[in-house]
Amino acid sequence: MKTNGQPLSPFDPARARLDFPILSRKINGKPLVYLDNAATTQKPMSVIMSMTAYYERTNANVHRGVHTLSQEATSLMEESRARVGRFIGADDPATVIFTRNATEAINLVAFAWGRRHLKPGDEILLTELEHHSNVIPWQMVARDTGAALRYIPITGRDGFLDMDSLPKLLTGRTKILSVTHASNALGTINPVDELIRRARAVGALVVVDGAQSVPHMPVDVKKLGCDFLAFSAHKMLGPTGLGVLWGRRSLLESMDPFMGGGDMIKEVWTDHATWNDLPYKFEAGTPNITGAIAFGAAIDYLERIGMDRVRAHEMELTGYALQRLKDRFPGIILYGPSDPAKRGGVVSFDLPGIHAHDVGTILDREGVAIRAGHHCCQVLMRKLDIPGTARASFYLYNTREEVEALVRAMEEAERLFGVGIR
Ligand code: C6P
Repeated sequence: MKTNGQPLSPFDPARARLDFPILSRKINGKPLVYLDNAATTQKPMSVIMSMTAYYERTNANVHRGVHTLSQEATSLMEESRARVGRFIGADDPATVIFTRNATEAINLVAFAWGRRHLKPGDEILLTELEHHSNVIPWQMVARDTGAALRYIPITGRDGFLDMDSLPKLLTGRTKILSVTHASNALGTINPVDELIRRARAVGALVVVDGAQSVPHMPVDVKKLGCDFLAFSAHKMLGPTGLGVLWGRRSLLESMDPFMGGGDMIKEVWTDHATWNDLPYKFEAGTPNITGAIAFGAAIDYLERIGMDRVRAHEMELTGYALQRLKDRFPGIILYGPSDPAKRGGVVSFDLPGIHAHDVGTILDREGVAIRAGHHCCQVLMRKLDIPGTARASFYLYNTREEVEALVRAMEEAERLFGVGIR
């Protein structure tokens, strides 16, 4: 992969691993091989230290106090907001709303935008790849407003969207398209540029679920041209309990608050109130101050490596893993695109004869952490007619040696179950 015509300088995951204390842990007497990064990533020392330093030196509530600590906490949190904005190409920090997670960010759009704007006859367009966080809020809003749900189908195990179905599905009735940028279950990277362009052409808004893309590749809301982008800090080296909704200012301004409480109001009378400015209108109550500040440290870490290099490393590792698994386990069923350039660092598979949960349990005995099950994508699993898959998912600190450890642990699973090629 090249940026601006220049080859990328090599990135050394072995060096990066030293920044993550947890990676030196042993699990069941074996070195931890953490391959569950699509669920959540590990945290570097700089993020851990940022949280400790905040509690040791600054802890105070934000936006309320006149005292020094409160002012310091407020400026640290607001600096972090601006940093998050720059990371996704958003110039205006007021359009960066801190939520609890990607799930809450999508719920915010579904409820605050959907309840006001959707009506019977309107359509909400999703895809069969969506995580429940991008299905259930829309089901709830569809039920409340009378709007209908439609799904862009996938073409098969590769998880590509059937773009030929778009003329029938994306019409003047479509008011909003909400689509994942990268599938957490199959790894497929969706053609969001084209989807956004075609949604624009029929006047539909576009929500991009960036939970599995923002942590792994450069994502720029200006270049994408989407209307909303949702993601979670904990999937990109940051703390749990913090997510982000970025939205176009005009849309956010036209929306009512999602929740009521402190900080989201300007003035309150007994029977009504006026709303605060962005982003506070959508941040009722004391926010996750520590999380927001530590997320700034996580972004710092990622920017020092560079998202192009994170992507290049994961693509290389995913290609290596796919090849090794195919070579070593001829009967394996691999899901998602075979071309690593068309997928993220998620490898979903089925070892015939061994239930995915058993694969996960045996791998854990070998110190290898993967996820097994439906990955919160039951619509997709129904379409594929499978109960679930085993899923290994990579991040910047994973190595080829860890892919080898995965292969060895899978050989052990085959040996125990008496299946496979031997
Ligand atoms: N996927 C996984 O193991 P939260 O839980 O709000 O941080 O993220 C929700 C979410 C939304 N969209 C996509 C595409 C996701 O992958 C996730 C989280 C995890 O695949 C946990 S289920």
